[in-house]
Amino acid sequence: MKEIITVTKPDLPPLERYVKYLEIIWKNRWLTNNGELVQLFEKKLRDCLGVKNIAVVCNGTLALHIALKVFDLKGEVITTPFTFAATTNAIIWEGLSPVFADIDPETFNIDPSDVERKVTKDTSAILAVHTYGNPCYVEELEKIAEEYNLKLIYDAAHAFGVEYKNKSVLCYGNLSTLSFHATKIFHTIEGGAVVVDDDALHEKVELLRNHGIKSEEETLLVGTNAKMNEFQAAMGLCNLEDIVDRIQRRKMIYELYKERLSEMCVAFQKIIASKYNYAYMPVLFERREERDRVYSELAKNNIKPRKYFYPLTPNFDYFTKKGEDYCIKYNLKNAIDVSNRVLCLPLYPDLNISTIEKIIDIIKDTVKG
Ligand code: T4K
Repeated sequence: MKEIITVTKPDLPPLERYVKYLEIIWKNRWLTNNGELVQLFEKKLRDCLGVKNIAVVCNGTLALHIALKVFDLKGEVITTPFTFAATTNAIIWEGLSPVFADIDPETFNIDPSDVERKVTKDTSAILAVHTYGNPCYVEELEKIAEEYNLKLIYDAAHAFGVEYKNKSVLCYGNLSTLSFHATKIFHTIEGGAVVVDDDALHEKVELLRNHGIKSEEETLLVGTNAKMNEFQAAMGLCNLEDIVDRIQRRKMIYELYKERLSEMCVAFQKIIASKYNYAYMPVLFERREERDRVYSELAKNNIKPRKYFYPLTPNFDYFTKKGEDYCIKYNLKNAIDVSNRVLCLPLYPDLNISTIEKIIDIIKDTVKG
């Protein structure tokens, strides 16, 4: 069977490294519920990311649910339409109403001035996404949150290891969530985390991820089961060992694409990080038809880039079947435009140079032709 080059491929550590951790699990016969490896993993993550508190969970979606729950939010949450389903779904699942603000056409992140326009008396929070790992305009968002007394939550699913003004991007806003899904630059197979500076909120997050159970005889609040297990933590501990090298390799590939494609009429995301993680390789083509032609030509060659994020979440069936066009209602001009023209090219550390060259050649031939 011919190999398919996909947008990403999960990193896997040397098998012996994982087996060493499995031996610990077998010895302990402790599989989940805040085991030794989960605790060790949290400690290492705190050091590696430079954050005060971190609570790991079983996936990035539940991290979002907990983030929305911990503040007892009501009413409307202003968010980006240019994201994975999880961001919007978590808002709706928590009984809140998403209100969409447009994105900035250069950074692809939520536009603070549109956020401010969308604030109403019912707004309780902003849920912004550091899209592809690129930090939002955090200072502007913070000003708006302060002025209108809103919680500021970041979906930092893509932003592992990213810094803004030489500080972890996870330290901005009231709370940040991470995803450690297999397709992410750092993963625990499935997994995620909640990062919150405030100690009391961190304690509440820890309760929420385990049914509100404080001790055998005390259950303090309505929580859920969002616990990470020992096998996930073992994968995280293994992958942490190589993360710096892997990001370095990603950087090299990202820069090669960028250098070679810059000769053409394409645009790239404006990165405002002081330290970036090269999580994705989004390329903005001049027109939608061009993007779609490149996608088809690559597919013919067994190469599968992804149109992250097309369609926009307000174009999902459960919105459109209400008979109202949410993209028009919220005037999401830039988000529509970027979503129609963007393509994320394959990017993972062991993607070989000849494949990258082939991808670049196909793109050049297609755009020229
Ligand atoms: N917030 C944001 C902004 C997010 O982007 C995400 C997740 C979340 C929140 C929620 O976090 P989690 O609950 O997922 O932790 C993938 C990921 O499943 C998803 O985690 C991610 N965002 C999203 C952007 O991408 P799909 O539907 O594109 O996945 P899939 O199965 O098509 O995989 C993409 C490619 O990866 C495939 O073409 C092949 C390759 N692949 C995938 C898997 C799972 C492999 O080679 N091996 C594998 O094991 O969502």
